[in-house]
Amino acid sequence: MPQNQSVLDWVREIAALTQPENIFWCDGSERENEFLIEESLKQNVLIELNQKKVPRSYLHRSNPNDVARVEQFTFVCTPTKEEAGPTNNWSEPKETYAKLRGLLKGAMRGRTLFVIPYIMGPPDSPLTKVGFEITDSKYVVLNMRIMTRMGEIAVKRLGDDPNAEWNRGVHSLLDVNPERRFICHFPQDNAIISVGSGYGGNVLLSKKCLALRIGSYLARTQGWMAEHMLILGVESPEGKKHYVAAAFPSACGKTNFAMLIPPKHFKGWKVTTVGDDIGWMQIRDGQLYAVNPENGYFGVVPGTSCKSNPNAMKSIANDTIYTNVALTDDGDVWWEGKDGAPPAHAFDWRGNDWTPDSKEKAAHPNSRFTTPMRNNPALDPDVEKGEGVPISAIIFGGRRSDTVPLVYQAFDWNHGVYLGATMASETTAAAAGTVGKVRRDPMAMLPFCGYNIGQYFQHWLDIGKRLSSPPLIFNVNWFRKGVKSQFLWPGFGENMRVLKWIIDRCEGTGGALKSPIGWLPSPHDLDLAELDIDHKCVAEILGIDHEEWAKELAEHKIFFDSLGGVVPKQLLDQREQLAARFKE
Ligand code: GTP
Ligand code: SPV
Ligand code: MN
Repeated sequence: MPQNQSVLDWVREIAALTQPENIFWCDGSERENEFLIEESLKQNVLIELNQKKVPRSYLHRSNPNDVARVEQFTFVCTPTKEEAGPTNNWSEPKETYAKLRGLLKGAMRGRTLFVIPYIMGPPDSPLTKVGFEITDSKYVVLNMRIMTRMGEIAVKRLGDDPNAEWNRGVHSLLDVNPERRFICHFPQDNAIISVGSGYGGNVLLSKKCLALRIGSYLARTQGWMAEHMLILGVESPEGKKHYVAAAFPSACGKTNFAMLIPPKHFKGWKVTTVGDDIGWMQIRDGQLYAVNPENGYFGVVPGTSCKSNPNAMKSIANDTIYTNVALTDDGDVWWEGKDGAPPAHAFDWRGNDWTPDSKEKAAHPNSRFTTPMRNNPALDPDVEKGEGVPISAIIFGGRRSDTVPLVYQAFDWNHGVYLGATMASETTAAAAGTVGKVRRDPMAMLPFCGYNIGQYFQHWLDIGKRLSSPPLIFNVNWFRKGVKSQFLWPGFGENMRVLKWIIDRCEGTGGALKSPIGWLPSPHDLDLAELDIDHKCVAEILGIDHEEWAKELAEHKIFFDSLGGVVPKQLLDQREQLAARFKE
């Protein structure tokens, strides 16, 4: 139990409001974890799996009405609407507190109130933040123990200064009713209140809520960056190492890219994972350094196999919580895209009978694994380094079936910021709502920027001014499709070929052609040896179609206009320059 009076007062206040049966201070110990797993099994919060097949791993089935983030019920509650900006749902702080207090009144009667102390970031990093999450969900406690550094470490770091900076997170399941589901952020108070959901991104308050929404707000005022980015290391056979950070929207390939295994042709090359979802970056000696604030992976299950992502398969072989996957008759887990033939019978993610003839999917498209990063065989040795790893390149990328080539490089930092600001992607099952609709998702932060997006763009431009050796900026698209709607690029491990070109560009050795949209590799600038791919296909994925780009440019304008005058002039100028280059 912490000695810090501000924490004790807050817990007392929330307990008086929610009236739990008892209060449980989590210490993150092995013993506590075993006890909570036992209780969860008794209460059907977890389902026991075959411990020979998946040791110390469990299945959780969420309420079918609660399987993804809910962007329409996510709010940024700044004093004025302008501070939240044109891309966030805004709600007035005082009124919102009052509404939430109403919902939380007596909400934990007959339940246990858990207090989870945790830190985000390596223990000795200046960027590291302390958070406390109150929750009435054991599933949240078990997941937070994997996803964060939890327990004593946070209590110690906070110390007893009542004015120390720490995040207050309150979560209650209430009755898991979509009509009473709100994820509210109060950046000025460093506080989060989430009610009515039990799903990861809505309730593991360390992740999207603190590390991105509140994080991005703090980052702007404190001069650093909180981004929806994976961080990976790539080492050449000669031992030269670079780190890159990449922002792809939800379910667009971050975990896969972060765990990439180079194909045979790239013998001696090694890719290591620093982080798979969130990057916090600070400036040191004119360069960007990144840390992964998390301690585990909350990753997309469907499509994960020994072929697509062997490192993920090894990571989730034990000590993993599976959410909304299928359960086989022998107590194993199954999902669409797993290696081998589908089982003749299984229970789908809802617990209903399932056979290969069923119309429904066995695993929910947004089913997830929660696994400690220590399980990853490709974990980077510097993942705990407090100062972070130096970033040579930043990559933006989305899911675009047309228009956007496999890879290209921005001319400079500001042009790179423009690429990020105008990126778009097809929506996925990671958020409730339509899947497959192209939407602008600047820097993959549309759902996660905790303040005005115009100021966020300006923050990127300002950071650039402070960098004497800025990372090079690239854009990638693994998802371009051909006339038969097939992916033109094999993706996954083969993305090493693109990564290699990016590293070559950082080293100053890679060739490129100047195009209106940026530096483009010609087919012979990419190492495509031993890759079974049609030459026509390569030309197609690297190509720029002027008609498609005329439409794209118009979309950029529509997007900027829709933001109602908050876009910095430098970015409006970038658009003019892009349009002019097409006319040259
Ligand atoms: P979040 O956890 O939601 O932030 O997702 P993410 O960005 O980490 O995406 P992830 O790596 O989990 O991939 C999401 C889906 O895209 C999975 O079904 C993958 O199999 C698929 N995917 C990942 N990389 C590639 C690729 O290079 N090509 C193709 N075609 N699909 C890919
Ligand atoms: C995402 O949607 O970007 C995720 C999953 O990483 S969640 O934690 O649910 O937001
Ligand atoms: Mn994510």
